[in-house]
Amino acid sequence: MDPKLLEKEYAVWAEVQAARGVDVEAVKAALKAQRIETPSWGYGNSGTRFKVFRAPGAARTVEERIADAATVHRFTGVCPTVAIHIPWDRTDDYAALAAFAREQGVAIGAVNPNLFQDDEYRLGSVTHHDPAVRRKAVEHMLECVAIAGQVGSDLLSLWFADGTNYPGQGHIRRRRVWLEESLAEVYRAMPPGMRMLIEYKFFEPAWYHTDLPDWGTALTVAQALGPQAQVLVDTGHHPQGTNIPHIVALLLHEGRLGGFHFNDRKYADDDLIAGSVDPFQLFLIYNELVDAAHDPATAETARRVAFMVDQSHNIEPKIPAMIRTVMNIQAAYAKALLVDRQALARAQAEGDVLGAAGVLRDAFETDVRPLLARVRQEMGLDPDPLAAYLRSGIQQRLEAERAGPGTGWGG
Ligand code: AOS
Ligand code: ZN
Ligand code: ZN
Ligand code: ZN
Repeated sequence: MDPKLLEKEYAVWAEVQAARGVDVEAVKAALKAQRIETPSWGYGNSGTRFKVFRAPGAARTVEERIADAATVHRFTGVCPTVAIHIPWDRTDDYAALAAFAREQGVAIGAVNPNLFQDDEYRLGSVTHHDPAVRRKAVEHMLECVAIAGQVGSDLLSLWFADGTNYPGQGHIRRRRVWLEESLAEVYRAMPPGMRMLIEYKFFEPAWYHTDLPDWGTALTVAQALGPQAQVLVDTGHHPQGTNIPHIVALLLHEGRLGGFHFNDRKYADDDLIAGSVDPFQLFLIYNELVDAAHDPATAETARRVAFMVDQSHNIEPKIPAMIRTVMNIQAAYAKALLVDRQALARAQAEGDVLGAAGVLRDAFETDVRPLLARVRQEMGLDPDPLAAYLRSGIQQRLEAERAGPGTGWGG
């Protein structure tokens, strides 16, 4: 857009918001401080069980994945960390990997162990009936605690594919005991300041029962372990119709909301671009977070929440998809920051049902593009990061440089 027109549009926007009582400068400051972690595995070729379509220019090595995450950070300004997955991002010198990331302009964030791709894990990892398999799983998580130390990360992010496919296949309570024992050993190995984030998922790959199917199960495990264990909410991991903002509010209340894996879905764990199918849900999640940030009872928990993306880009170009993702998350947060919290509290106290819902609707329907464009300009960035990336010639360069056989999910 013509810069003069952009300028005018923002001036009117800011005037209208100020008249509504919005502290526009405070909103801008909050948006500049927003942080979103992107996943290394979002930059490599990935796919469904039917086919992995190779994306021209997709990252093939851990260095390329980190470099792509750094590119996303350069264009968006709010993605200074990248999550890694072991063994997909395995290297023999993690200090060197962290230094490489720093040179690129990012840091390494959450370390994700892999407890599902080895043959031994066919019947489970930390819930396997064979102690030798549980030991292997624990040793791998201990290795990841050590790696986190070497790369300067304070997050261990755990997802388990553990479950059973048929009734009677496993002893559900015994498996729960093994899970707790295994995680307790890893928990004890974590230095102070490191957090263990426990992710849940209601089904897949197991079809009958999953050992960590929901937030309540993950919460009770975290509570059994101690204060350094928290719950990770992956937005794609719930049954249809689940009220995720409600879950977020309750976990904040319990002091156990550790982080997010943002993505969107239509049916199950589709790993689509966050906010692409249901932007209203993403807004309502951020609404709970902004509300909790203002409440002394939950502010500290809200402050430490790790905002991570977990997506698998199957047919879309990777870096543009990630930039689009970040823009959608920024829009959701911006809208949540515009909620008139006093008017909302008043409407709630008066039992004004439509008034309260209207306050949220007003914020959600506000066009925040002029605001975000301005925020980016003030951060020294292009007001439209996606257009800027597509114009930059980087994609063409990567496609030329990275010709040759691609690799599948991270490996
Ligand atoms: C799997 O469904 C989960 O979302 C995992 O968080 C993730 O995709 C995987 O563990 C990559 O690290
Ligand atoms: Zn079929
Ligand atoms: Zn996830
Ligand atoms: Zn998932």
